[in-house]
Amino acid sequence: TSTRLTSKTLASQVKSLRGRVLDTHRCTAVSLQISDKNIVRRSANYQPPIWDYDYVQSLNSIYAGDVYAKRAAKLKEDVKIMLDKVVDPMEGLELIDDLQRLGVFYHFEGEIKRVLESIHNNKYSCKWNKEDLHATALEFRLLREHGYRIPEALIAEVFNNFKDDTRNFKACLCEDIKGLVDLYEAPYFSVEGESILEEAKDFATKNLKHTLENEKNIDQDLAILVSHALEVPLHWRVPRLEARWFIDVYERRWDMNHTLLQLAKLDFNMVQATHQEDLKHTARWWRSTGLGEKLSFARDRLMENFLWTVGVDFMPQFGYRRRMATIVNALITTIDDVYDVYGTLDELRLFTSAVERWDVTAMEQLPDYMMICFLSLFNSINEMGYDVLKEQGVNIIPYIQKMWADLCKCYLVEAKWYYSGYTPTFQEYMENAWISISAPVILTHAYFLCTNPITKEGAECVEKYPNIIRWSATILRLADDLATRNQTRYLRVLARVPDVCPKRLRLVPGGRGENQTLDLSPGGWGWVSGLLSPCLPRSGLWAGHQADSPSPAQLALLVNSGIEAPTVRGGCCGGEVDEMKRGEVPKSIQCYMHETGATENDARERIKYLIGETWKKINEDRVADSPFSETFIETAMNLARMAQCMYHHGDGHGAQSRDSINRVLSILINPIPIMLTEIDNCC
Ligand code: LA6
Ligand code: MN
Ligand code: MN
Ligand code: MN
Ligand code: MN
Repeated sequence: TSTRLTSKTLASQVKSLRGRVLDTHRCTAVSLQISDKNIVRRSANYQPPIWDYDYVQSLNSIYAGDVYAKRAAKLKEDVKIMLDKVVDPMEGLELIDDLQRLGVFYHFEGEIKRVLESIHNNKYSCKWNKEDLHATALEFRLLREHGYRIPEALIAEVFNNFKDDTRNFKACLCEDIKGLVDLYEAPYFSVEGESILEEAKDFATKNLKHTLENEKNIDQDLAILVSHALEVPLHWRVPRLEARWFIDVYERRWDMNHTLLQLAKLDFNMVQATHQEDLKHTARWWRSTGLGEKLSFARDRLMENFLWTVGVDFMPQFGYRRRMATIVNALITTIDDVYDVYGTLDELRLFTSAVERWDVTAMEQLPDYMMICFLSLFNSINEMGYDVLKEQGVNIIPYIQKMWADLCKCYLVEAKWYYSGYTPTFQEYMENAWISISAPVILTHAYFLCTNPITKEGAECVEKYPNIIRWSATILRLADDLATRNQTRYLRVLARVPDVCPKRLRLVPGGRGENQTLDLSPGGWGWVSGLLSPCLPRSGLWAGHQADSPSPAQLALLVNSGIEAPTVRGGCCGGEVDEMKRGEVPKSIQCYMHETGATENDARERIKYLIGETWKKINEDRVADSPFSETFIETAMNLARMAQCMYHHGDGHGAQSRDSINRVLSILINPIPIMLTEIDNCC
């Protein structure tokens, strides 16, 4: 076979390389399959799912029982009484903050609004303008979060109180670590141009970091809170995931309230029990589609696809929404791999036009693997449309179909870039990429699933890519690119050269156009270093897409066919060498580097900065006039938050990393341990 090594020396070399490079789950090796039709297909060699179907179906939580529901109802009553009795604004603010972080706020929306309203109405007279940093910053954050408009002059006045004569924040504030944490969290709710908040953020960040690094006697629990905050601010955190984390922290707090803690734990477990039912339901759907087996080149990630939906809409009453959203996510993940990994350009054109036509007869020209994929999409989406038609008498199919067609068109643009070896400018890339990340499809479905009644104005607005969708999508794209970028720039690969291939290829070290040639011996092995350039002549090998010359990544794949992409550090160009992953178009980082000449580090910093700027736009648009409900806006923000979490330490969507496994276990599988005495009978 083509994967057999031709010499013993090479075999042992490859073995030692594998040990060094292929030890991580991150490594998605690349290989080529040459089918009987002489079409070169890529494979990303994704790992099979680790969450077994039977295991998922066996999930069964005791917290689905009535005893727990009764106990929780009693606890909720107790908390409502606490909220009704609030007189001191500080007490109210802290209670609200805890309820939010514990993930039980959604039971008390009316009460929380009432408390904040009274605080807002009194704010000119009482706590503000005094020198309590914690109180001031917390009040600002919660009022902003709940949509209160706070005049610029007032913000300046309030925060200027904490500055000294030199117009810097007072040095003595550094003693107040709890206050500094609040001063750090508040500015994440700012909009563009609020410079005093920007200053506050810098000041707080700098001093919190300094404290963590230098303060030896800092209280352990406080240190945990500080580093958690510095890692990701509260406003960017997914409420459901934050709840799981915060419940453990809250339990250790000296001033914790037993009622709140009990409710939080019990509610978490009860909600998890409903999530498990949603998961089992969608797992049965996924299995019934057969896509996992039939499209074995694609990511089979039902569990991860489901986890996204829990991050986006965790409340128990939204089961239908989660089930539908998981279907959407699974279809997206599969179709993305059709475009990025497996399909030839001609096939992708056909698939794109079939989705545009939205017509079963369009399916006939598709190859088998696409036919099953198309029909699954077509049926699932039409069925959702049917549900809405039945419930509301509104036909949403034209709207959602258009979103899928737009997505496929953007996928196709990327495929064309890839096959032609084209690197767009950053802006050109982003114009396409915030749609190709699929957030507009996800959010349009979410919109129709959370809106009743659906109006024509609302539907037309959502179809025109409103800002709130755009910003959420932008963050999803940038976070994804930071974690899943491909690195074909500096390569040194030991490659099996196909039997049929040109004898000479041109290489471009560092991508700066400095040409080198590389002699290949067809059928043999060789080291290939540098960035491969698109110069392969049209040949029989490329029968699948004769009209296009292959891209750098494709060429790298070509010479690398047959073995599991062994790569080594320290290639000939002196640049950073990394694994060669799926061959893909350059992503935001590469486009930015290519356009500006920036280093990869600078480019990554730039992308992180842009994520922060995009959040400011969200902050502005979430309270602007729009036909969108608070629920929908929350969904859009949670999608962005979920992206920042899933891609925080690498590719948490596709790679089944340890982080991602732990996330699934703690959010979806394991209930929070509750001692029996904690569930004393309430009756
Ligand atoms: C990420 O994969 C992926 F599949 C997504 C569609 C992102 C979010 C997914 C959900 C919620 P990849 P690409 C289903 O990094 O090709 O391959 O756009 O996406 O960079
Ligand atoms: Mn982390
Ligand atoms: Mn992809
Ligand atoms: Mn893609
Ligand atoms: Mn990606």
